[in-house]
Amino acid sequence: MKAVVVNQEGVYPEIAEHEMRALEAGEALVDIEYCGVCHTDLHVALGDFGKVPGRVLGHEGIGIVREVAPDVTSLKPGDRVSVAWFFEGCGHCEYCTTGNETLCRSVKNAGYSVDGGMAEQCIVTADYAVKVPEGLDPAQASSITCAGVTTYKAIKCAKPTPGQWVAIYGAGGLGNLAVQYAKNVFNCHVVAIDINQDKLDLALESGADFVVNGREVEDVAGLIQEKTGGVHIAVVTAVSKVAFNQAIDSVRAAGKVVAVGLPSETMDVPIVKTVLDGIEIIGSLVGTRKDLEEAFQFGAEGKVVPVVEKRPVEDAVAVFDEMAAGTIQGRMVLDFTK
Ligand code: 8ID
Ligand code: ZN
Repeated sequence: MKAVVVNQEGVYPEIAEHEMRALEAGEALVDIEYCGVCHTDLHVALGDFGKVPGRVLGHEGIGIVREVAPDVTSLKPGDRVSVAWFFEGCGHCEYCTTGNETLCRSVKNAGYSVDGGMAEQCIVTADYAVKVPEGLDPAQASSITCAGVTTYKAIKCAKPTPGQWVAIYGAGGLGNLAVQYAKNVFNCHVVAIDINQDKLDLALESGADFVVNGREVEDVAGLIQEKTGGVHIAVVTAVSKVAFNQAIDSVRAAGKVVAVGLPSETMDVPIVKTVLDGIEIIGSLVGTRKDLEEAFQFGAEGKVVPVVEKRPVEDAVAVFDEMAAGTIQGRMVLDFTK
């Protein structure tokens, strides 16, 4: 079957023929319809988290169950399911049993430690594949499978109350959905920050109250402090330490900075401000199966509408080039239906 894999050098994606193994107990075989390209796929393909040559990429997969192993009761052929970064946990450790399953130390991640959804077919662990609700377009569902659930969970874990200010740093694939969840689900005011005006125009269309272009404004945090009194929550999806540092400076006292983006850098945390202003810095990793179910449901209700463009699988490497160049608006979704 056709698949998008990490090349043999472990430094970039390529389209290749990939052999599908046999189903084992507890598993289901899924015919993939769509798979979005997340910036994390680019990090994996580049070897940013360690080289994984030959790995099938993709953790925004959506498809229809073709076959289940004899012992599987949670899925049946015909169900529409997702292939997410959180592919499987051990099910019995302190993280799995306390609502923190994405932090399981034996976790499997689709498109990184196990083969993912950027292929004509994918094998999933049936009990961990979240069903897509009726009424949610499958290409849009693909984008919620990572970008949506990640930003929904990032905002949720900062416990916003209606009317608070949320800053979204980075208005790309994740950021555009973050704006919509913050605005339409959590009823917050939203400022979006990016260094590309096309991303900011889309953020305004998606409901941001105002936007800041980091390339044009010298003191980004100062402007946000002036206009909002300091945001209550800053979610950072930008792939740059500059944005993380600006985020810390843009929150008010008792503010929360939620780190989501994964640049291979360190952030500068001013100790005095952190202590005197009681600032919290939280790392947030995708979402649990329950978070994904909730994130999907808000999509099905039309509160959040992912901005997606379908692309033929043959374009896969070009899509990674465009992501590296920062020219994508919303999400590019590979179409495996043709
Ligand atoms: O669970 C997680 N924590 C998780 C889940 C999914 C993705 C984390 N991620 C990570 C990805 O691995 C990546 O590092 O979040 C980051 C963003 O993923 P994405 O939204 O899929 O990437 P994108 O579409 O390329 O958007 C990135 C945006 O950041 C902007 C870019 O212009 C782009 O719109 N940006 C950059 I690069 N530097 C900026 C800056 N200094 C900036 N925006 C504001 N200020
Ligand atoms: Zn992702």
